[in-house]
Amino acid sequence: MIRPILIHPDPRLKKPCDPVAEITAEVRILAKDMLDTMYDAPGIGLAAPQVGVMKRVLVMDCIKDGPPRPMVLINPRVVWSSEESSSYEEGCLSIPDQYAEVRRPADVRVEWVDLDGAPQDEQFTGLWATCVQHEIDHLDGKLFIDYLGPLKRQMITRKMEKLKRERARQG
Ligand code: K2U
Ligand code: ZN
Repeated sequence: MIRPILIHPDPRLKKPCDPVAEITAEVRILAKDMLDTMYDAPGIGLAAPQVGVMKRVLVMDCIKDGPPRPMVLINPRVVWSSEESSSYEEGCLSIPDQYAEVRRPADVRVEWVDLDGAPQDEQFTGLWATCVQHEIDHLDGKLFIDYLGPLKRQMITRKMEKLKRERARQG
């Protein structure tokens, strides 16, 4: 089921999320709904707080052409980051139509638990590395605009407040 995506500013996008204690049917439904919502947006990543669920769950599929590779990461954590960094013109489904360059470690090693409760670990590079760091930031209540200067961040926040007022008027 496609769920509505929260738009910045929203307190739920700034709160750190709670670890998943047990992989219940509810968590499985959440993961499925997050993938449905991500593909519909369309996007290549989505974190649970973006649909208002304060749990450490993220989904991503950064495959452009070729068979999709939907991934569900539960309680993910970065266990190693490369010295080398890379920059990417990032966007965010919670901050529509705003893009800015963000520098992050080029390669990261991430550990998580999958939907079967099996521990996983993988080293990501390229767009996958950018995406997984962007999503884990969401779980810590951090947005890509937090890496920008105060003026640019404030300008984007003002634009989002205007967008939310317009959407509220349209009903
Ligand atoms: O978390 C989100 O809001 C989804 C993000 C994930 C993302 C942001 C920046 C860089 C990589 C991933 C995007 O809005 S998904 C849209 C998108 C599509 C292709 C490339 C970059 C972003
Ligand atoms: Zn985002």
